[in-house]
Amino acid sequence: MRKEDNRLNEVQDSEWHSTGCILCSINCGLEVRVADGNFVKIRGDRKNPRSKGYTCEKPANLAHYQANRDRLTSPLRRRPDGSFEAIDWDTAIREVAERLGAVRDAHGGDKILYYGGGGQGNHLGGAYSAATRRVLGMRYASNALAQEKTGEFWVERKMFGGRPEPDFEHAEVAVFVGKNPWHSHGFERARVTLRQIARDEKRALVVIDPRRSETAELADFFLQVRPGTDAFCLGAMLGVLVQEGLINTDFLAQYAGDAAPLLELLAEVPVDDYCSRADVPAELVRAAARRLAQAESVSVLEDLGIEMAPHSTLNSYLEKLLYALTGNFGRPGTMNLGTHMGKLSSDSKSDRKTPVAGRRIITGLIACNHLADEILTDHPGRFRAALIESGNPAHSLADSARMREALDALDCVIVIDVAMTETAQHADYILPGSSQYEKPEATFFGGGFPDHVFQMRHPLFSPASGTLPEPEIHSRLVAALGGYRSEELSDLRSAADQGLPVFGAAFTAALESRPEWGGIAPVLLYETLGRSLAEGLAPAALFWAAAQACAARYPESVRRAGFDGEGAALGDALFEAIIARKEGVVITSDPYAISFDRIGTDDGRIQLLIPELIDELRALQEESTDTSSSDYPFVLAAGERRGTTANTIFRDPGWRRKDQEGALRINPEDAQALGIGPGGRVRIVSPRASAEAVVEITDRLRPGHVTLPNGLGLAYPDEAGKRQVHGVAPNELTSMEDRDWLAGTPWHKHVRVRIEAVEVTEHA
Ligand SMILES: Nc1nc2c(c(=O)[nH]1)N[C@H]1C(S)=C(S)[C@@H](COP(=O)(O)OP(=O)(O)OC[C@H]3O[C@@H](n4cnc5c(=O)[nH]c(N)nc54)[C@H](O)[C@@H]3O)O[C@H]1N2
Ligand SMILES: Nc1nc2c(c(=O)[nH]1)N[C@H]1C(S)=C(S)[C@@H](COP(=O)(O)OP(=O)(O)OC[C@H]3O[C@@H](n4cnc5c(=O)[nH]c(N)nc54)[C@H](O)[C@@H]3O)O[C@H]1N2
Ligand code: SF4
Ligand SMILES: [Mo]
Repeated sequence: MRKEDNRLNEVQDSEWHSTGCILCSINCGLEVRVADGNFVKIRGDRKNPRSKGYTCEKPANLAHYQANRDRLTSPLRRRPDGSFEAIDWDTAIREVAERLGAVRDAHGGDKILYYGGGGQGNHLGGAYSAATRRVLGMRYASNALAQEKTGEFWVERKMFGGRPEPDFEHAEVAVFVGKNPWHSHGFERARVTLRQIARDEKRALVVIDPRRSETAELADFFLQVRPGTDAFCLGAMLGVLVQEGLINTDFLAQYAGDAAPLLELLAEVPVDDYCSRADVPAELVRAAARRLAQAESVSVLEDLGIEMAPHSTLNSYLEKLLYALTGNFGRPGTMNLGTHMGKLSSDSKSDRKTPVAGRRIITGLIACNHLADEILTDHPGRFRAALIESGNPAHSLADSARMREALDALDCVIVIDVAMTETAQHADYILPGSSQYEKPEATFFGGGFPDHVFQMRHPLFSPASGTLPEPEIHSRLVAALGGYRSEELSDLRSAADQGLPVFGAAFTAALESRPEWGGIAPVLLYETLGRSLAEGLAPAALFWAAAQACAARYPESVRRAGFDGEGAALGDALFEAIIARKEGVVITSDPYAISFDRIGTDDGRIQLLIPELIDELRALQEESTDTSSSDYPFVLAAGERRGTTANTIFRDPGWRRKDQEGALRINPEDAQALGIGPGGRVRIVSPRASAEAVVEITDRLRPGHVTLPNGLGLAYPDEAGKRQVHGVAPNELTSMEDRDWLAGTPWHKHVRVRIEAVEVTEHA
């Protein structure tokens, strides 16, 4: 049902409510007015301590998320003929528990894969799912991080035993490697800070990108590399630092481990040769490296441009060496180790392997590009079922055709989502979640340094009819699977009614006497403490445990943020503030130098040497960068962030006023050679599949490089209910095999394709 069309004419709720944006990991604070179950006005929230009123252009469209024709309004069960039938919640919970329980009994709970757990604005479902996973004995998980950040996580763990974050606001030099913050953000108030750096003669912006991105446009040093050659460009910069004596030896002597073999290798880097292989002027590379070395402070941010391209994990290593070797750590404007509320990258120390192929599992996540191999086999360890929550792997992972095949090969697929996604189409049961504005939600993406801001969003609307918040879904599943019986919780419920201190003591005692409850603690909190919170806030119960953990781990940081109390009382105070301060709250505050204490490596020193990557670094010398092949002469970056993309959070294409179909961007020379004009249509042919797209001709791209936006190619129902696909789904074109050897991260930014003219021009 579409209600938004006449909404603006309706009587408006006169109040502004504080909430937050769910479209990227920064989660800017928003103030909104609502009426009739949807947004009528949206603006930045000045009271949010992190975003301070800032937003980009995208949240103005949030009504398209809250109400659209793809929203689910009832649990659905697949019929034998493949269509779906609506069923009631009791039936759905009972049958899902039976089906997953049957897989566990026949094959073991470790044969049920968990995928997802949250997107850009919601991590509560994933946190509560821990209980469901535990009762089912599930052991393996994956999500979108395992196709972008796992290589970086692995490097950070080795080097710092933590995840250093940039401080661009105070940085003299800002460096972006394969990152376009103008559109994709990745740090707070990105456009404001980028403009400030660009305007200030004493500061400098360094951008490494094959495309003259909106960020590159502002750069003082723009290294327009040949796609996929960043290891050479970064290697050359590091070569300059070492060869010109620009590394910070005092800093390294004090804080870092032995780096001799690395430094010897970098001393030998043929800088001019590497620059020519990356096709960047050697003088510009030298100038950029010197500027970085002279600066009082440098912050660096990498992203998909190097993570989803050849040498992915090595690139992350070299990127981190840029700031580590120059001692840009533990001071204002440099890289720092902050606090965290949740456990986004849990399981970080154990090096488990995948059950079928024995591949590396990083931070508890199986690489997305390895998933199909762990399903499409007759190996006894293969996955037999999947529980997929708030993720759309049939669209967002490499080789969609093979992902669909893998989903269909499973005995049972359960999807928890708000919308009828490409993945839900392959489910046996679909459980409809309430939207992110119909329940309490939050993310555990870090909230900044030195002040860490956390925001719990309060529900703005009551759950759409037929939907349930994920914490309720998980609680019902856990109960149906025998994890707890409601009668057993009466003592904890009455303790909760007597206030947090009483509850805390009772809860701790309960877990001590019933250790098996530890694994399902999230739903127990929900059923007890949660039920004592204000109407609609039960899911917030988990933040009590998170606040306790945060206060126990960082008591001084929490006190510096203005909270008082000892032990559990400090955690209680933090929890109360998280609930009360709807606009977001500073939960920890730190001095910069604390970063040194937080280095989590075995000996507490920064480890510059990663033996696993040294060989790959050395082998660059021999590598040929001429990968042009006559069959597929173009490199396609499949999934560019634009002002008109937001992953697949908006399914309704109506939110997009420009670039409706998601154009293939192409350089004028290439367009001319193909004989296509603006608005012409082309066929993009990869070794895997082909697709048709409209072109946008732009000199921002190098010849031979083409780009497609991310998040397009979704099937959305038209007025008559018939699904129409808008734009190209990038992963129809990608292959599972194009991936990093170490982390398995995909080369989405480096897809070999051929371009053929279909309709040469519409208007020349
Ligand atoms: N508007 C918008 N913002 C978003 C999102 C969105 O969908 N839309 N999604 C969010 C998510 S989930 C993420 S992970 C981030 C991603 O944020 P980014 O990584 O910044 O986004 P991309 O545009 O995918 O890639 C960044 C840059 O990499 C460049 N690139 C391509 N190939 C290469 C290469 O070989 N070398 C180098 N050095 N660069 C290369 C591209 O030209 C591009 O400018 O964005 C977040 N923010
Ligand atoms: N070729 C190519 N592929 C890519 C990329 C690329 O650059 N190129 N980028 C990759 C990156 S970095 C990322 S992060 C992924 C993103 O891809 P995914 O991880 O699949 O995630 P999203 O598109 O963010 O959407 C997550 C899902 O959450 C659902 N959802 C929204 N709100 C709720 C809720 O409250 N509850 C529940 N249960 N579900 C909800 C949405 O309907 C959607 O189905 O795509 C990746 N895929
Ligand atoms: S920067 Fe990200 S969180 Fe902030 S308004 Fe834009 S999309 Fe939303
Ligand atoms: Mo992402």
